[in-house]
Parts: sequence; C-alpha cells; structure tokens
Amino acid sequence: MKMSKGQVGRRMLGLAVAGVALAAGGTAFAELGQPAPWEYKLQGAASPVMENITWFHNFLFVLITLITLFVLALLIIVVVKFNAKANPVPSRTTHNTLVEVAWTLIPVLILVGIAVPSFRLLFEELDVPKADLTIKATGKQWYWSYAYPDNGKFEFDSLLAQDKQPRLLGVDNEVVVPVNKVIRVQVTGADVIHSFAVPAFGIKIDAIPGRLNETWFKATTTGMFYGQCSELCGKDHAFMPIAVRVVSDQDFAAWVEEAKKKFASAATSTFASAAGAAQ
Ligand SMILES: [Cu+2]
Repeated sequence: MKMSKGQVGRRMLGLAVAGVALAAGGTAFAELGQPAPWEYKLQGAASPVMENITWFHNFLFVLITLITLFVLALLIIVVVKFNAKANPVPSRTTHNTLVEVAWTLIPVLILVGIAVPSFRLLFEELDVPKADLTIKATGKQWYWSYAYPDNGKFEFDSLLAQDKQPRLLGVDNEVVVPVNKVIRVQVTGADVIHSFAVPAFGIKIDAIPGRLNETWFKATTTGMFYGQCSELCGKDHAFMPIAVRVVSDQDFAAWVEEAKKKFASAATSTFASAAGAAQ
C-alpha cells in the first residue's frame, strides 16, 4: 500500500501521540505515595509543600529549556554566519553598551526571578506551623522507631516486612497520622546519621545522633505513602523504609486506642529513660 506524504505525516504524528500518551499513562496509573517503574518525574504531591516543590521544579525546567535553546540558537548563528568562509573579513567591534547592559541585567533578573519563589519555598519548609500532632522518628541501624508523645506516649519499632508489597517499602508497623492535620516530625538518630524522607510529602531531613531535627507535613489525602532512609547508614541502609498511613480523624482515634494497648508492653525506652532522668 502506498501512502501519500500527508498520510505518512499523520501516521507519524499518531505514533508520537500514542508514545507520549503511553509514557504519561504509565505515571498516571502509578499509585500516589510510591515510586512507579520508569518514573522520570517527581512523585505525585500529597502535601501543600510538595505541590510547591513540584511547581518550582516545573518552573525551573521551562526556564532552563528556554535558556539552553537560546544559547544553542546563538551558537548555530555564529557557526553559520561568522565562520572564515562565510565571513572572511571579521568586524573589529569591541564595545556595544546596549548589548553589555542587556547581558548583565537580564541574567540578574532571571536569578532574582528564581530566588524569590526559591526562598519562599525554603521558608515554607522550615517554618513549622502550629502543629496538631507531634510524632518522633528515631533512625536506628536498620529500622525506624516512632513515638507519639501527644497520644498516650506509646512507642513502636517499624521494620521492613519482606512479604509485604510494595517490595522493600512495606513495613510491619506503619506510622499512622490523620488527614489534613499539621504533623510535626521530630527526627533524631540513635546510632549513626540516617535521613527521614517521604517524597509525596516533600520532606527529607537528617536523623543525627544527639540532635533533634524538625520538619512538618500536612497530608491532603488519605492513603499509604512510602519513603526510605536517605543517608547511607550502613549495610542495611536500603532496608529501612518509611511507611505512613494517612487516615480520617475517626480512624486515627481508633488506631490510637488500639496502639496504646498493642505497644504498651513494648518497653517505651524513650519515655522510660526520660522519666528516669527526671527523677
Ligand atoms: Cu539509615
């Protein structure tokens, strides 16, 4: 079958559209809160901070693309128009005030345009709003412990569960938090430096022995959200995932009651030692 030029063009366009749709579909079907195969974008946002991180990322991507194309265009013009064959007698121009002012001012304006949203984002991440709930995450070789000082002072360990999905992200005891509430996370390390990170919430903060770091998130939707230790901390660094289950207020209250009983027997080392020190 012979195709006209128009038909070939349309078929190529169709293929390209299908390819893009396939690539986009791959991520569209990905579950919120966990990585997807062949993912090249940021994970879907589930907190206001992550929404702003995503916006800033996209904004910078457009900016660097335009700048790169502009520089490429200038290079091509120079190569084509000003090579020795096309332009045997070079100009002896040394100064051009307008051009010099422009190539100083425009980059300055671009940098200011980047700095303003960048600093706004930094302050949003670092300024913890009034918290509805505080949880404490302690990085250990090689698992996380979580304490709930506001809700009955229980504490539990969260270890990788080999049989759970998603692979290498499922844990035995998940962190449970209520939806649409400001959660303050205090983070420390018990032995070496770890890092507490959950991509969908846009948080990543070092867990340092002897230091209490602080970050926050407000999950805007219920569901499971996964992260990993993000500071190389030893041989099982890859096997200490973070799993956060975001639930409704009622479900959270019910879980707290259950957790108080379930984790009561596990000696609450943090609170026990704190009480011991107070005596
Ligand atoms: Cu670690």
